[in-house]
Amino acid sequence: MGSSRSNARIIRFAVFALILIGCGFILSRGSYYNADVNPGTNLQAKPASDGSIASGGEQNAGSVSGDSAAGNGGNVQAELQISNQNVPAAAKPKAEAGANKKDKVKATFVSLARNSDLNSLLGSIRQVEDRFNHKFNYDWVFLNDKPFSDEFKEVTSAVVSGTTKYGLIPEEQWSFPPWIDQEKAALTREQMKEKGIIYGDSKSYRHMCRYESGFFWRHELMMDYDYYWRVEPDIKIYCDIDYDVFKWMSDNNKAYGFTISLPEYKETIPTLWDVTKKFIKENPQHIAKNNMMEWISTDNGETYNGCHFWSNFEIASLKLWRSEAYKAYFETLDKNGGFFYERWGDAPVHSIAAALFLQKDQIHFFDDVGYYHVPFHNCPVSKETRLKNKCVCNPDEDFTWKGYSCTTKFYTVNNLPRPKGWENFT
Ligand SMILES: Nc1nc2c(ncn2[C@@H]2O[C@H](COP(=O)(O)OP(=O)(O)O)[C@@H](O)[C@H]2O)c(=O)[nH]1
Ligand SMILES: [Mg+2]
Repeated sequence: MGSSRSNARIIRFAVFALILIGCGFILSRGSYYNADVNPGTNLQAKPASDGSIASGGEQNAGSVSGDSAAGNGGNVQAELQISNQNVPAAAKPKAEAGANKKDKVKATFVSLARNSDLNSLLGSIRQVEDRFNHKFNYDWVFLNDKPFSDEFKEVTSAVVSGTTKYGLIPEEQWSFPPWIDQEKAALTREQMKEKGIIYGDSKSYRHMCRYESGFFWRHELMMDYDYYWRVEPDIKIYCDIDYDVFKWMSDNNKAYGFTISLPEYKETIPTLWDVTKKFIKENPQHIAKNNMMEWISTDNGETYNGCHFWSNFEIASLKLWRSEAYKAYFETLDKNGGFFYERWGDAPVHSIAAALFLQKDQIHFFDDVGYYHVPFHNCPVSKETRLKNKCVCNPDEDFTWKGYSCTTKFYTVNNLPRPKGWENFT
């Protein structure tokens, strides 16, 4: 009896030990396996030898960084497939979206940039990510008139929490259209240089302004989206943004959002308003009923006061630019040649269009973001807003309520309540 009981104990112990050893084996295999296929570490550290992009191949009108694994909910099979393809860092699958994915709207950040803008742009991206996008993981489209370098793709995609996409601008959208008289355009550049007008003698700046006015929203890579946020190099975001600004725009029927507005340098747009007035006369069907003409003209459209939204920051609907009204307006401006014979900026062009083609309550002033692009600051003057959103800026430097700002007028024409104490920051 005694020995059969101890035998039974030995057998029970042996079975238990076997189970324990089995569990240990499974667990150790499991962790080894996970480490090996972890896309976050594996892919990031492994740039492609040929620099090609997983899903888009060559950079033509647009190449997309492959994100199929993350898009499919990160299933291991898909992740394995990607790691087997030796994809470049630019194509790495991204972190899980912080926000509920089904609540997200079709939106992206967009930056027009040169390879040489990399370091200045990285600072901007980091701030946008830290203050907003790490919670929402929206995509980021980069556009360039030259192919992006592998370094540009690798470094930017390491900082952006959403999918990164890199597009080449078709040459005909970044060159002189055939109807432009080269001699006349060259003469303008020379005269503007003599007058000391900023970027007055620059060809590339003019291509940039024309591109931002008439083409970025037509780029193949932008076709996946309804809203965008434009980000330039060397900007600052001063406050936390805890809500989804794109969804907010969509839910509130907003089509154009800005942070800073001011009058344009008149010498760069001597005939822009004449051409616009002719367009209005010939296309009355395109002008919105409850428009914001009052903001851009003090004499009911006779003259332009120069007020424009500073377009280096824009959160806006792509449908605005894709509308028949805007396409017709851009076509008229482009045929006129003022992007080259003068130096029309995309800021007044976008602003005039938004003021004329939208209902005025579709335009929104982001008073809570906190923004800087040399040399102007937007810093919420309301202490409550600054504390709530953890802003790091000096309200004394805020441009919103200063004499030269057009945002005061924006409040007036829209009958908006001004923040408490605004008069202390004029
Ligand atoms: N690809 C490309 N981007 C440009 C060029 N010139 C300007 N940009 C971009 O266009 C935007 C406006 O240019 P920026 O130099 O910031 O002009 P500013 O803000 O008016 O002084 C920025 O996002 C630049 O990176 C260019 O020649 N090529
Ligand atoms: Mg800039």
